[in-house]
Amino acid sequence: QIPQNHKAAVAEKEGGSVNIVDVPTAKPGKGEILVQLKYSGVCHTDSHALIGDWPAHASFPLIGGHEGAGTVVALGEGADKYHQIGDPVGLKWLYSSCLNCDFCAAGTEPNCQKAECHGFTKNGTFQQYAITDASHATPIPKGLPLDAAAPLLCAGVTVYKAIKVANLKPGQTLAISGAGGGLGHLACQYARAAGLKVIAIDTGDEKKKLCDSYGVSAFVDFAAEKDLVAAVKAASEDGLGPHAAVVAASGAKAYEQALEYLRPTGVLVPVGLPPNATIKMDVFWSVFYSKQVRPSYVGNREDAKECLQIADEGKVKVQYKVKGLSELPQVYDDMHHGRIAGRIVLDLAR
Ligand code: 8ID
Ligand code: ZN
Repeated sequence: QIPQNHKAAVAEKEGGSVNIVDVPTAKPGKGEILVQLKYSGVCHTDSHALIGDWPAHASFPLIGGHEGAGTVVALGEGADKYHQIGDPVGLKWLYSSCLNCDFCAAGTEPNCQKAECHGFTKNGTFQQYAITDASHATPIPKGLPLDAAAPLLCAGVTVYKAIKVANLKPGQTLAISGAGGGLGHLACQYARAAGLKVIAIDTGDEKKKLCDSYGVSAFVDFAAEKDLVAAVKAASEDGLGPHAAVVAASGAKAYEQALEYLRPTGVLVPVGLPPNATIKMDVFWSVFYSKQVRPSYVGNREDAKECLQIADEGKVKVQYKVKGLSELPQVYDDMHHGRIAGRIVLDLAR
């Protein structure tokens, strides 16, 4: 039975607070589905969107969230091409894309000029029922519990893709900055599953313990280590530095450091989005050392399926704590202070 109204976390304005209120449950239009959401992960992006600290701004009033997992409960016209009622599906950052431009055709659909995003330009997953475009909803393997699947829909797919973009060979070394966070702890695992050696960078005992449990070669504490660049280089096999770095930290300093500790020909994959951060490269040294910068923006529909598949095979496990939807403001506060190892998943029923 689909209710007339359901609970949602609504932010009236940028920089404002979120309130749990009843909102009307809509009917899916052409090409859309209605999903009864059970769980949503909380990504640092949701916090950036609410605070409004990026050069791009979300639409308000806004229901945030883009790591949703639930079941299809209604199909709009033509949506049965993609899903059936009762299918477990995930809602990721992309709500839709045009499916017809050069970017969509090339599998770089996040760069589609008409892309719409959950929890940014469209209402997202901090609610019990959500409308989404059928084409971008990701099938969730039946063996994967919905709470454990939710964080894979942004954090998982994003780092899985970023590691592809780094394009390393098994046995090579990847530095992961922000390694104990939502994206980072999954990056450690996808990298290990791909046969890479990992140098994990983050801070505190809890995050160190988490990273160590994934078999990383070294954990470098960015807050305690006086010379982080030297420590990361020293942790690489030949002392010259890692072959690539996925920076999933939401702080700017991590970028400057990564360009320094990478070995010559090393690849920096920017993923984390600290506000007001620039990547500066001296032209002479950029040529002399031939380091590359290859930013990575979420992943495409295929990446999302692959990343869930790998988790379904048991090679990657989300580290998460479940909290109620009403605890979202506290989750943002903990996130802001770097107190979350792994992810927080919201139970949308409470
Ligand atoms: O498509 C994308 N590129 C994409 C997708 C999803 C998220 C980008 N993001 C962005 C988010 O907007 C955010 O800016 O990635 C960043 C990380 O998101 P998250 O993993 O959801 O955030 P978190 O759980 O708070 O983890 C961040 C970690 O970074 C560490 C913190 O200790 C925390 O564990 N960190 C910080 I802040 N500064 C660091 C530093 N200098 C650092 N780790 C190493 N060095
Ligand atoms: Zn996200």
